[in-house]
Amino acid sequence: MNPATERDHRCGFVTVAGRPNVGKSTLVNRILGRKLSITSNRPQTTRHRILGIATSGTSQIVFVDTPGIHRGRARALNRYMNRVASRALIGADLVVMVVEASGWTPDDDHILERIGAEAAPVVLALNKIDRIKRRETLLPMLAETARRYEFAAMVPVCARTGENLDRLRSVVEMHMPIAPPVFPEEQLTDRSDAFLVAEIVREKLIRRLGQELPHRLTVETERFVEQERRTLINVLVWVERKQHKAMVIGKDGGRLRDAGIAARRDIGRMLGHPVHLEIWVKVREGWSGDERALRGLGFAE
Ligand SMILES: Nc1nc2c(ncn2[C@@H]2O[C@H](COP(=O)(O)OP(=O)(O)OP(=O)(O)O)[C@@H](O)[C@H]2O)c(=O)[nH]1
Ligand SMILES: [Mg+2]
Repeated sequence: MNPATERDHRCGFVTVAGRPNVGKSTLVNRILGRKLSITSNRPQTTRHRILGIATSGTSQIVFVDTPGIHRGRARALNRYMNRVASRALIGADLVVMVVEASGWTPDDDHILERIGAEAAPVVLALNKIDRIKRRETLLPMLAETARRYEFAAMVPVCARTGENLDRLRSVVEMHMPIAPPVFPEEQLTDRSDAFLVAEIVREKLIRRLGQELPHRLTVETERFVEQERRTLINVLVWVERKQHKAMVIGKDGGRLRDAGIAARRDIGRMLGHPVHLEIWVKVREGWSGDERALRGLGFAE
């Protein structure tokens, strides 16, 4: 870095928070220009805090993708996810709160209250504007939203197509403190390949299953061995009941096979070489309601 850029270089942590399913992970992936966090049309897809590091010549912005904050506190897994999201707000240089442009909800109020309790400025991203048929309705909507909180900025975006994300990124960058980079230039995340592999397998399964089951399964990479020409990977899918296992596997093994093929393709692309992927489905009763079982399955903060 030459002395001029060194003096102006910006670096900071940006926590991306909001309700489940509003498009936080899609937005982080789009800004990074790489698929890092898994996404689906099921709420509560993201379960962990995942750093996505966007480095340019003049800045390093560390986006922190978080689980959607929700009210279902019944199970240990839900409590874990809400805890992860809340803790990610602490110490952030900026929070990007993501909402759906189609309308503000009481849950958004609840989340804004939590976010507002921390000291960081809040930028509001109104996402999914592609679903707004009449764009002229956005202006009154922005005016109404501005009354809710003193947002540092409000930016309508479409994470799916990337519309206006340049604007969001530059607004975010403006709010980053002057500081040197904290991560090496080529580092994209804090997560291991083994973690990302388990997430990819979970995404492929979630996208092929009904409403409830995605919340009842978790995926763990059991073996990750890099060889000269390919990587050998064994993955365990944990479900809570025997019937769940049958549903994950599908008729004649079809569902698991399909998910495996899709996962292998994505993993191969991510690692840049072919992989041998084996997926086993196992039952661990009540894992999602049991703090100890969760810790054993890698749900550690
Ligand atoms: N139409 C439209 N859909 C979008 C947009 N952004 C995200 N989505 C879709 O919204 C759904 C949820 O996206 P995610 O990125 O998984 O949402 P999330 O907020 O990370 O959800 P959780 O991890 O469950 O909290 C997916 O089906 C996305 O394809 C957008 O700009 N427009
Ligand atoms: Mg997500």
